[in-house]
Amino acid sequence: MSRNPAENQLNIYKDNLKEKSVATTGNGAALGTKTATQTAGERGPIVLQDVHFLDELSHFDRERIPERVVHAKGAGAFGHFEVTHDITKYCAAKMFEKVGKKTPMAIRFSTVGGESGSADTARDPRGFAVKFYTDDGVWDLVGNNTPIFFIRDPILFPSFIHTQKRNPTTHLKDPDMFWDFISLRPETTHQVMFLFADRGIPDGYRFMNGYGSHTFKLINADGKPVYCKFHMKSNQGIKNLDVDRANELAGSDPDYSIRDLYNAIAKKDYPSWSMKIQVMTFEEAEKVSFNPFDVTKVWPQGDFPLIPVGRLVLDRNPSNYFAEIEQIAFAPSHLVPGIQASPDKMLQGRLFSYADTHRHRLGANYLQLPVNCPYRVAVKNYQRDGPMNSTDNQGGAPNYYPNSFGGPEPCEFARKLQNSKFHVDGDVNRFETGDEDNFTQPAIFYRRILDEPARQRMISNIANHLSNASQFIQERTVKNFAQVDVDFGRQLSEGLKLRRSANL
Ligand code: HDE
Repeated sequence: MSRNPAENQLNIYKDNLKEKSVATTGNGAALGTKTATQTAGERGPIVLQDVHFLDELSHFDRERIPERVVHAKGAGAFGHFEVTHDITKYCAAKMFEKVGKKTPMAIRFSTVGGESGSADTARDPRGFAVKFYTDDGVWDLVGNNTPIFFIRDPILFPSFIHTQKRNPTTHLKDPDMFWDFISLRPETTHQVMFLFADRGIPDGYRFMNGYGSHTFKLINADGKPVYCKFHMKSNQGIKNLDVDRANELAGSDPDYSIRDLYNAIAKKDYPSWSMKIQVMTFEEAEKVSFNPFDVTKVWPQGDFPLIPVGRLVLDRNPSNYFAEIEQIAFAPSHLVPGIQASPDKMLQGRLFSYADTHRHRLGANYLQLPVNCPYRVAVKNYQRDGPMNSTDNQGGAPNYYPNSFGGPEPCEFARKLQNSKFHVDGDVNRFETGDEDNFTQPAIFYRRILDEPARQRMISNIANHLSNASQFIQERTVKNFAQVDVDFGRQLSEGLKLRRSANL
């Protein structure tokens, strides 16, 4: 059979069918007819008593739930995480307690700006969201395929995203909106360079790295904290698509990345990633030359080397895309004892936003859905009821705290690992961060990470996109990139002039 597993899904279903089933209504009553509505007379209007028809249409009318406001198009799969190296001196999370320990896991990969029907091969960051079903509850590491991000204060996020989406008047993507914001906020420079370089269009989801991106905090069994960054390095290696191939695929196979992941797993070619961490002590964090809580910056690996931790393997495709992938709900606030947030303002903003969007998209009890529930522990709390509550509502346990009737109590293990102290002082204020060293690391990226052909490709990709923006925005953008490297600014300016004269 030459067809691949994705194309063959329905044949596989039929081959595995043991016996034929009877069609029923939603309330389980067998149906005699599936192909005709009930009407008054042969050509007559439909009667209200055709409850099967009414149920069929009203359910259909409600089939779509709101798509994710960002990261709407995605693919996901399931597997496990296995500890390969001991990091208990840094972290007491039970998931890392011994070498060889396995924890079930789900991953959803995504593009960011496009709607759920958009092309997989767009130039865009890729989401890399991991859900670990640990012995201590669910831990989500909701990262991207880039170690950095565009902005450093979450108050800018809605505006930033609006510039990547459709102009509300024209309903079109708008290069003026995009480059206007980018050039007015030069902290975007580092990530924009990454995006327009080769890794801006990965070849599917298997051939890219994942990063937790933010700084997190790990706490060991003595309650001692360190700061940490998470890296997931692809064991398939890195592969990117060139611009022409990506454009062609956007037309011929817009679901290229979903198909690639599904077929690889169905053919038992299981993709895997190696998890590594970088660690920074609190004392080092006081002294480093950059703000270690600024997500527009990397931690240099020469100073903070990668420490191996474990392996993530994907070996099961979803059997129900809607239930398992469309409804999977990641949140940076889903943390477990031993892993905590750092003061990174962007991470702090995200601690609120994700659970909030899930309550809107999936409902107040989104954590009860099978793919989201921490099924390896019993949830014991004082929350009750709510729309679509499908649990036993915690039996007869008291629904208030404190109580004298054996309701769940806080525990010492979690107290030690969740309440690690850190000192803060200063005025409550709105601190502008737009000028915090926007060019040092981009200059390193330009001069040391990219080689000459990669620099040329990046400049050409930027020029192609930027040439569609108004000229004053082009000029401001060139000025910013010239601050990374004078030569970069000069070449970009020349590239834009060439494109302008070609259009005249
Ligand atoms: Fe997200 N982001 N984000 N983001 N993000 C969402 O949550 C948000 C940020 C990322 O496969 C939303 O469930 C804010 C950084 C991924 O389901 C929403 C800020 C990083 C996914 C949201 C950020 C990410 C999302 C939309 C700035 C990488 C897809 C639907 C403070 C480190 C997860 C949803 C999946 C999704 C908010 C910035 C990664 C609206 C407010 C930085 C991989 O809640």
